[in-house]
Amino acid sequence: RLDVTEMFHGILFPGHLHTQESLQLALKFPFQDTDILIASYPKSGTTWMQEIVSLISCRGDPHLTQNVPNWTRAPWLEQYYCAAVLEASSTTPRVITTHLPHHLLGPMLQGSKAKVIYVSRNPKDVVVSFYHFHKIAKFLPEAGTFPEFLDRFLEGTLNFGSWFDHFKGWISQTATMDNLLHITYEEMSLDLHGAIKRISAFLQCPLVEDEVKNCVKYCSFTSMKDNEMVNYTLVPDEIMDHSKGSFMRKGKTGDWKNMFTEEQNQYFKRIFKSKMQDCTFESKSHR
Ligand code: PPS
Repeated sequence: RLDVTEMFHGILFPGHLHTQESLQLALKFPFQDTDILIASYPKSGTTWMQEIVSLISCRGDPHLTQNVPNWTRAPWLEQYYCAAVLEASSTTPRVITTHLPHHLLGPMLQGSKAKVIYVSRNPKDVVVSFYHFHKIAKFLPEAGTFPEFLDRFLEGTLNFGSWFDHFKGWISQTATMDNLLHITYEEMSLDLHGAIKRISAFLQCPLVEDEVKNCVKYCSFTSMKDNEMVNYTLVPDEIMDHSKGSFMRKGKTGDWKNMFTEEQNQYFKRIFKSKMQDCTFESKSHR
């Protein structure tokens, strides 16, 4: 295991990609009005959204998504290589990704016209996906048993911090930020075609029907699972143990039902209810 972490504002980040300097720089990032920012808690559909946004900006043409890795065409703002990638790229709009919570990134977004897409997913599916990912990702701590992992998720002590803080922070902005689109993994699973149209309208990049169809085709789970520019098989074994599973694992909603016991479900529901008391977001898909 690499298992080196950076503690930043009380949140742990994997140390192979994050440094104190890169994290500090992210908080001072001068957004341009043309930027597109994809924000998400890990395992919520980040990679899927990177693919969708890339495909929309290419009007459904897969040349870019099949030749440039997702971390180069939509780098994570807080990771150390981001500045160099952005400097080397001349494409507009820039697509940038972040797992940072809103309370850290908010100040630099204030007054900016950059378009922000916040992707969220049922937290029970997030924790299951994250648990399996911990087994592959050598840059994350040992997963331990699932009950232990679930406790750490609910306490907010895993890498990238609390799902609840992350979700509530970004969601709290939906009422006031008109350049923020919230979309769920569940919505994309249910109606990918409709979701792509909604995202392209938000990005002011309307597509004709054939272009939408091509986007749907190339960002389907099976296409992405076979695309080495996005399925993480290019990452060396020292960083990801590919014998332990694949990044493109199942791509389904409701997989938590195969992992949670009834007691764990009740326990989760209790904590969810108390932590979400102050949140106005109402969605069956996240319960
Ligand atoms: S990360 O590490 O934060 O970037 O992970 P993230 O991309 O947010 O989430 C990974 C999960 O998203 C699933 N995925 C998809 N599902 C459906 N369709 C498509 N096209 C797709 N692409 C990625 C991926 O399989 C992970 O979920 P699980 O449940 O583990 O399969």
